[in-house]
Amino acid sequence: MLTRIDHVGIACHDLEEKIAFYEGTFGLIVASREVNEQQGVKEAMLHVADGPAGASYVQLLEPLHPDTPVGKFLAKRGEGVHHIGYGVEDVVAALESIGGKGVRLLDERPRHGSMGASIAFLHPKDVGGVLTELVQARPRQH
Ligand code: CMX
Ligand code: CO
Repeated sequence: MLTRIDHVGIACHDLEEKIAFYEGTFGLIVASREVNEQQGVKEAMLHVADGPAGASYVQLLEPLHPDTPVGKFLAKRGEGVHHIGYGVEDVVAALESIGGKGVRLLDERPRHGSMGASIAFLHPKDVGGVLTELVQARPRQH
């Protein structure tokens, strides 16, 4: 069902500062920058590598407000790994299958994610403390 690690989501206070760190330290390149009001974040995807099942990224996340998922996480735990995003071929089918196993779905239906992807989250309490995102990438443009 899972085709790759699409991205690792990292919560931070200052997006521009962390982008500069990842560029300067690891030589990563920003693939996209977006504000996602629905998710309450300003975020950037930094390209790590291409694999047979698609690309993988680091997603840097700065909250738009304190009362958002990433804002609350930062207040409680400070900066660090916030979630893992796995690639799936079909996010609707994956949600149905995973929900059927008793894992709570934070999104019953996919939402809009970075770079045109369809995304959905699973409750961290049902995944051993790991906030888990399913990512169906936008079909590649030719
Ligand atoms: N990883 C692991 N555990 C987490 C967590 C995370 N990222 N965020 C919250 N939790 C834990 C908390 O520590 C808390 O546990 P305790 O009760 O043991 O203290 C519990 O979950 C409840 O946390 P909360 O602070 O009360 O927060 P809420 O229940 O209001 O929300 C969650 C938690 C996961 C439901 C919410 O953050 C959510 O819906 N997240 C999905 C959306 C999201 O994160 N969007 C931003 C990223 C967008 C993108 O990737 O593009
Ligand atoms: Co993400």
